[in-house]
Order: sequence, then C-alpha cells, then structure tokens
Amino acid sequence: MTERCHGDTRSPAGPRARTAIVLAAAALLAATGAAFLPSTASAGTTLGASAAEKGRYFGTAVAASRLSDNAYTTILNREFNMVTAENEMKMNATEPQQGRFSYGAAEQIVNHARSRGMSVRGHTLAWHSQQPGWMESMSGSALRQAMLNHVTQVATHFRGQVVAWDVVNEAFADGSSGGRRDSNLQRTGNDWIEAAFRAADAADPNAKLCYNDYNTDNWTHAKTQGVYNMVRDFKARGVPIDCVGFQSHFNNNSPYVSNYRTTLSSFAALGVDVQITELDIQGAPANTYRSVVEDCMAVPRCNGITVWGIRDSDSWLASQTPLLFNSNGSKKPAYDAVLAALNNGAAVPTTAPPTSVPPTSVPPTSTPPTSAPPTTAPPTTAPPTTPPPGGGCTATLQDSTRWGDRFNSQVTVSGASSWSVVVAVTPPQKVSATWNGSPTWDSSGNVMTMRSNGSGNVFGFTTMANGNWTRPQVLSCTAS
Ligand code: G2I
Repeated sequence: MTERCHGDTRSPAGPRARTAIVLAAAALLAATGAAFLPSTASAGTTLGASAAEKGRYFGTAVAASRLSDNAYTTILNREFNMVTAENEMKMNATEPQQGRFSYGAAEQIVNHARSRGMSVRGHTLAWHSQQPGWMESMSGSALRQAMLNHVTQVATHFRGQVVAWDVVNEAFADGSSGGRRDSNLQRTGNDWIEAAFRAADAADPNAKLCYNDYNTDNWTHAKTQGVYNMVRDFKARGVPIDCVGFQSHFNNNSPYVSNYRTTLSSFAALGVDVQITELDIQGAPANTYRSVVEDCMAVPRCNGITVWGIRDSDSWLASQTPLLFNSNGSKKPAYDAVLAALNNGAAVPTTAPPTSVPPTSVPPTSTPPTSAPPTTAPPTTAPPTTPPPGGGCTATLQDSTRWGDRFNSQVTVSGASSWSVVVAVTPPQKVSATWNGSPTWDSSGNVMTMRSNGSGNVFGFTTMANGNWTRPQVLSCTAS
C-alpha cells in the first residue's frame, strides 16, 4: 500500500522525472568533461568484476534447466553479475493459462542470481512471439486487457527483484518501412506499447523500464530510426521509459558496423540508458567482440552488456559458435578481448544517477526508496579500516569509486592465501555486486562472508547507499 502511494507520486513528476533532471545535469557535466573518472589501469580478472569496477555490469542469458550443470554454474558464478532468463519469464512461461501464473522456473533463476549478488534483467513482459496459446487467439480490447494484466501481474510478482524490465520486445518491422511490426498486439492500437510501459511503471516503480529489439544496431537502418523516433516521442510526452536494449545478434546477414557507437550514443542523448542485451557474434571474432565492448565503454550511459548464453553449446545458435566460452567451458580469444576492453575502458561518470542496480542481496526485500545523490559528501579518503587481528589474516578495506547512488569498496587480505572475511553494511545499504570472491549473506542481508575463490587476495563489492554513506566494516578475517 505504501509503495502504491509512492507510485502515485511518480510520472511525470515522480522519481522517473526527477531522475531525468539529474541525468540532464550529469550529461552537462559529462559534456564539459568534468565528471569522468580517469581511465585507470585495472586488475579485473573476470567479466563481472571488470565491468563493476567501471560502474557497469556484464551479464548472460541463463536457462533454468542448466543450473544443475556444475561446469555451467561454475562459469556463471565466477564471471557474471547480471542474469537474464533465456525463456523462463516470457509470456508463455509465466501465464500458460489465462489468469494462472507460473513462476517456478523463473524464480529458480532469480534466486540463483540474487543469492550470489548478481542482478536480474526481466525478459520480457509483452512480445508478439512466445505468447501462450490462449493469448495468440485473442484480439481487440480483450487482448489489450489481457496483455496489461499480464504486465501488471508479472512485474508486481518480481517487484524489487528485477533491476530492469524488457517491457516490450521486438515491436518494430524489419526492412525499409521503419514502422511497427504487424501483430495481434499491434492491432489492438498503436498505443499498446506506451500502455504496457505505464502498466509496468505502476507495478514496479523503481525498476528501469526498457524497450528491446534486434537489427537496431546500424544507425542508418530504417528500423533503428523508427525505434529512435518512438523513444524521442515517449520522452517528449512523459511516457515512462528509462532504457533501450540492443540485442546485437551479429552474423553474416546482420553484421557489426562501425556506426554502432553512433547508434548507442544517439539513443543515450535522448535521456535513456542503453544496454547491449543479447550479444552473440557468428564465429566469435575477437576483434568484433572488442569493438562492441569498446563502443559501449565509450558511451557513459551504456551501463551493461549481456551475452546470450555462456558456452557455445548453450547458444540458440550453437553451430555458429558465437559465444565467449567453447563447449568444454574454456575461454576463447574473444573472452580475452572482451576482458581487456572492459579493463581499458572508461568508468561511468561519478555523478551518474542510478543506472543498474537496486538491491540484490538475499533474502528478497521490499523495494527501497529511490536514492538521491547525497547532499553532504561522505569521506572518501579516510584511512582504511582494519579488523582486529586474530584470525590468521588481516583484511583492509579502502574506499573506491563512488556514484550518485552507490559506491565500491576494495578489501585487501594479507597473511593467508585462503581466507574468509566478514563485512557488514549499514541498513538500508545493500550489497549489489561483488567480484574476486564467493559471497554468502546472513539472513538480514547486511552481513556478507566473502571467501577466497582463487582470484587473488583483493576482492571488491558495490554497496547501494540508499541514503546512508557509512563505510562498510570488516568484522573479521579468518585463514582457512
Ligand atoms: O531468438 C533469439 C532471441 C531473440 N531475442 C529475444 C530472445 O528471447 C530470443 O531468445 C530465444 C531463446 O534463446 C531460444 O531458446 O528465444 C527463442 C524463442 O523465441 C528460444 O527458443 C525456444 C524454442 O523456440 C522452443 O522450441 C524451446 O522449447 O527455446 C525453448 C526452450 O529451449
């Protein structure tokens, strides 16, 4: 109920609108060059860690059926800090019979991710494809109502657990028209997309709401321009849209083009975040993967990249071997190129508003209020905190990058190569991402035990401030 009231204060004058004002300020600072962190050399050793050090995420599509495969989850847990359900949140999976919702497989993925400090991208609330049979045969106002009910129910069910929703997927036509794709949803009226966004906004006010599509990478293509014009129109009219996802399935028929960076930056200039949401590249050429990542890193509002699967054998296009790991789980040359591009890339501006990560710690908690930048800066250069000795090792915490809504901390362990370090954050702070260690949490979600996982003796984590900028405390360090 209180969240409803909170929701009532939203669009167009609510948090999403306020965010736009902060964004405008950030864009202004960015334009003057004043807000960027220097591009520092970084020691990130996994995709998620390297992205997080730059204020971004690196994700993958996950299939619930593969979570029992140890080789698969080992890579997933080590490398990624964002997860998209490959099929389990689609309309046919979540509402197989009208009004009867089924969340088991989706929850398996969400729980796996959130219990390990990864965020979740919700895919997808409304789409012409993968509809349940009952919906495929509907039309007109009955279909419009059923679609809106679906959006409301699913977004409400996962409220606070999903950082961004692909509210509408693939609604534009291929080819030269630049217009909408014909579908049963489109035939309910051209305003079906904005109606879906408004329903999602009401149901999950703090999640980022995205439009997602494929073949929208080439700036000169009519489809790209069609989506661009829709987003510009939505922003002008106050339709609650926060982000645009570029699927970026690159292959010989739909190749990567060098104007991709122009596409990303042009959309970002409309006042939305941009994300690469389903990346795979036929043959996985290292140079093309590097270019894609460099393009994202060059755009401050490109705040995350997701590849569409982990190993080639997990891909919907397995025969194209388009991913970063081969079928036996080894890293391919493209992996090294991506990691290097992440480590060499620029960090997002420190004045940036919330970009990617509401809380992800377990157990799921209610959605926190949208955080505003602090009015008083917390100390960022205070001496590091050191826990009392006694556990056979010492852990020293240092402040690292800080954004308008969150900050990174780095912990250096000495005296042991195998260790576990207990760190506490102050409620309502939440740890939203970690790297170079294996975290578990106590039931409050405020105390994290980080164990060494072979990634060295320096681990890091991102804390969502939620209005409280107290430095996290190291409680103990134990050699193991
Ligand atoms: O087609 C690639 C992607 C394009 N953008 C939207 C994404 O949602 C889409 O993902 C793919 C999944 O990777 C496939 O796994 O979406 C397909 C369905 O549109 C998924 O394929 C389906 C098969 O069609 C089903 O027969 C199968 O039961 O995967 C299902 C689960 O394996």
